[in-house]
Amino acid sequence: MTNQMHAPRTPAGRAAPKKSTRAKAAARTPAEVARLVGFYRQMLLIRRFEERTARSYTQALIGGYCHLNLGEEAAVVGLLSALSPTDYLFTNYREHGYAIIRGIDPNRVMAELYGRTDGVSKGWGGSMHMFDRGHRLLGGYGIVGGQVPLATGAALAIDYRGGNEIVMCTMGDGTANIGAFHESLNIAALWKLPIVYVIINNRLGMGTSVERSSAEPELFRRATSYRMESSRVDGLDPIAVADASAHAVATARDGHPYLLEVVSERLRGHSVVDPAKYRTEAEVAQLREHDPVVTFGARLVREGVLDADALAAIELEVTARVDEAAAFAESSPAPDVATLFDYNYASAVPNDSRRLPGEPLFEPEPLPDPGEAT
Ligand SMILES: Cc1ncc(C[n+]2csc(CCOP(=O)(O)OP(=O)(O)O)c2C)c(N)n1
Ligand SMILES: [Mg+2]
Repeated sequence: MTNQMHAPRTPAGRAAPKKSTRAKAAARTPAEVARLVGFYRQMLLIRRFEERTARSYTQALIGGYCHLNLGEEAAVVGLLSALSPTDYLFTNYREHGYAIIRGIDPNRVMAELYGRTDGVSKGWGGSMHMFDRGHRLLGGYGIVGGQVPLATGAALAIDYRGGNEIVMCTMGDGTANIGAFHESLNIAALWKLPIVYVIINNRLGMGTSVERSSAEPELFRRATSYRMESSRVDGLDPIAVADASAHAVATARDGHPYLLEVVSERLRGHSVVDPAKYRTEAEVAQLREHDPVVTFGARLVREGVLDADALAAIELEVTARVDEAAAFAESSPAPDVATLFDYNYASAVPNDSRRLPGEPLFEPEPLPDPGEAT
């Protein structure tokens, strides 16, 4: 068991910046360059998609709860880069970026946010409940920690069937204090389940800091109680996250669960309607300085991977993609109210919206005639 940090830390828990030069870029293979540019394009896609989501919300085109991945782009992109298409992903309500990077068409993700029939969950799930079996995204959960035991069960199913897939289950720092988190890690370690638990430590659960809510604020250390391997990585650096994720996924595929803590940032409030008044201006300015999308773009330019023109071309391409998604969502029809109960259960149930809670789903079978009894 190695419970370790992946990189030297500054007092704030961030990796110390590494020296980088253009010579480094010259040594990179075309495949490496393509990978880095791909990371940047994906991070920018999440960024522009989420900014558009916030705008559409204020225009009342999106309703309900809505939580954004702004600030967590490097974490999402790095983590998912290590998954194969047959692996499973469970996450929480902050999942738009995960859905897109998992390969779901951004048009369908935006249509879901708009509550339209072409949405990932046919418009009935909304921001917090995207689900797509084809892409093996098994939710999107609004209950804090709700996904953790379910993901553990999925890993048990894989193990039971003898499959080679793994499960990745992401959650927030606040979720590491939920009872089901501990129960799940315990059973996963005991039964050697193929699962990677990921804590996206954005240092806030709504408005409460990790230090105020967790007796052990270095959350990756929780794994020690379960003799599970774990580590902590800088979530603003997509390459560091990708490397850590690759190690965690390989460990899980080898039959050993893993806990990865990704130290990240939440650039805005908890949800789109939270003005985040609990943060000082100085704190917000510092967050902007470490903005992962801006700093990664600048790093690629500094290292000669991209020039300013290429950066601008990616910006145009991504903006057009997001515009397309918003136009698609707006033109998609709203669901028919008569279909409201169609997707509540996996088994067939009568689509009867007039049934009251507690009333039987089906007419009971008539009792046998006592006269026929022998
Ligand atoms: C069981 C439960 N308790 C409380 C809530 C309300 N709630 C929603 S998000 C949240 C904070 C979770 O913080 P964290 O796990 O750090 O995730 P983040 O929002 O930072 O991604 C809380 C308390 C809930 N949805 N479910
Ligand atoms: Mg949090």
